[in-house]
Amino acid sequence: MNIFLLIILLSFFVISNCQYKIPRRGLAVINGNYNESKISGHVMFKQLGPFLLQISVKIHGIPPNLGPKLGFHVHKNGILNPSENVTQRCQSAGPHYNPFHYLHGNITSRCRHMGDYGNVIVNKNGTISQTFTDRISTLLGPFSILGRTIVLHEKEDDLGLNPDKNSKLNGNSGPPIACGVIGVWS
Ligand SMILES: [Cu+2]
Ligand SMILES: [Zn+2]
Repeated sequence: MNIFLLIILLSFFVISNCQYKIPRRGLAVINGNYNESKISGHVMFKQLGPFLLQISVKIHGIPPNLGPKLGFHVHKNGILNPSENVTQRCQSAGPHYNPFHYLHGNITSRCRHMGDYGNVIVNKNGTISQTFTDRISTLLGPFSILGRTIVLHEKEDDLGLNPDKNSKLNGNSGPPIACGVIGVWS
């Protein structure tokens, strides 16, 4: 092979590799309340590769009577009216983000909504501090979750394992207690 052709091919490889090394990031500022408790925090999204999204959750103010597992999903819409109360505001995010019309599941399920992250764990001090990765949801391409809403729920997600209809729809995780729209960070 011509050495110049080889160099050109190699440099294309390096350039296209470099593009994946520039992380695309999203950030959702989380706000909510439950009875008297004010819930706040943020969720950071970092695209580590074409099919690898890192999600870092830091939320505090979860009242002690909730948890330790709480349902956590990306919902379809990203328009929240700040003048509404948390339940109504976060409910305007609509159903779980599900562009391929699957049934509800866990983050590890073969069939699941794209927005299904299962449950997050509340620590004894009422905080959620957790980092995990997902190979289905993405910040890239036509099915990006940017501009949609991440929602924390009052109850544990049953992960679609119960026989009732709602289990396959939303995991029976109850009303939202906090949420935030996922914006472009960089
Ligand atoms: Cu949800
Ligand atoms: Zn779901």
